[in-house]
Amino acid sequence: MDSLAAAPGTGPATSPLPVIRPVRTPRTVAGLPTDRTVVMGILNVTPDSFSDGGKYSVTDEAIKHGLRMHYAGADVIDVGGESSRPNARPVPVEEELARVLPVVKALVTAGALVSIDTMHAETARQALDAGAAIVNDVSGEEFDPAMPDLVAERGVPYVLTHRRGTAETMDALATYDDVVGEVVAELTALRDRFVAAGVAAEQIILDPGLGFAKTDEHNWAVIRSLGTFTALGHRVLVGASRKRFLGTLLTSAGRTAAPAERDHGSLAVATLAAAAGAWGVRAHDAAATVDAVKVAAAAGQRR
Ligand code: PMM
Repeated sequence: MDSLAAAPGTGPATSPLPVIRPVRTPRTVAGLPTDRTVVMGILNVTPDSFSDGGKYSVTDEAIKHGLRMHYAGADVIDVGGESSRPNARPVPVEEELARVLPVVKALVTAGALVSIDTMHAETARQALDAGAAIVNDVSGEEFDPAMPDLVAERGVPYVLTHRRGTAETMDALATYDDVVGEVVAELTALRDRFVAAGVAAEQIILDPGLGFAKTDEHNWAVIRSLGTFTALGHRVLVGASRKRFLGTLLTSAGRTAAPAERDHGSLAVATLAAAAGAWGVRAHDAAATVDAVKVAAAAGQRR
């Protein structure tokens, strides 16, 4: 079975790239749902993504997968061209741009609301020029010094994620006495630096950064305390989908669950995040996650 046949809700594996016609009613940030948690469909245009094994590294495959998530109801498509897993190889900006720009353009043309998942201000700039509407940055304290000015100038929503160190060093920096207290303190200090640089506070979306400089136990502590993050006065985004800590919890026959076997657990965390009042969740299985956050909203849990 090839990668397309394996994806949820897909057409035939050999289907050609659909003709993309501009739509009259594109999704917009202003049009995002406010009565339930927003779902960002994850589209990693990387050959080395830990979560999809690089299945969608080819531009056409990535566009098809992004369109599928868009038509399946994902509110936002989060396009990234650089893996952020521990010890991932940094990707030069030119290579990152070559991966993401054609995908951003195609999805925007199809009416999707696109966020650009990048640690590089130049990639964010060109993606915004190509029609992306949100910048999603997991660089944490190691942010690109040009990023605050860009985000301030463009006035777009900006996801500020907690991470210590880089992809290479973050695992060794996962030491806390009080993980929730320290993550909140470090994230709000970063927030203050962006606000001091001219970024409007209301455009900043906070993300506690599950898996970034955190052990499994740290991730669970953060998940148990999501209400502490949603009480900070910003929109909160949570990215648990298919992460390693779910693989180690969801062992099968003593074997760590593979990324594709983590979707049910990912849905459970998305539901918990929605119940805790998260503004958004990142998800690989976007269609199922939209159902999950609708259930959480209908149950009256979203604050
Ligand atoms: N995780 C990954 C990539 N981008 N962005 C945000 N805001 N939060 C996250 O937790 C996050 C992210 C890594 O996971 P992936 O490779 O499955 O996308």
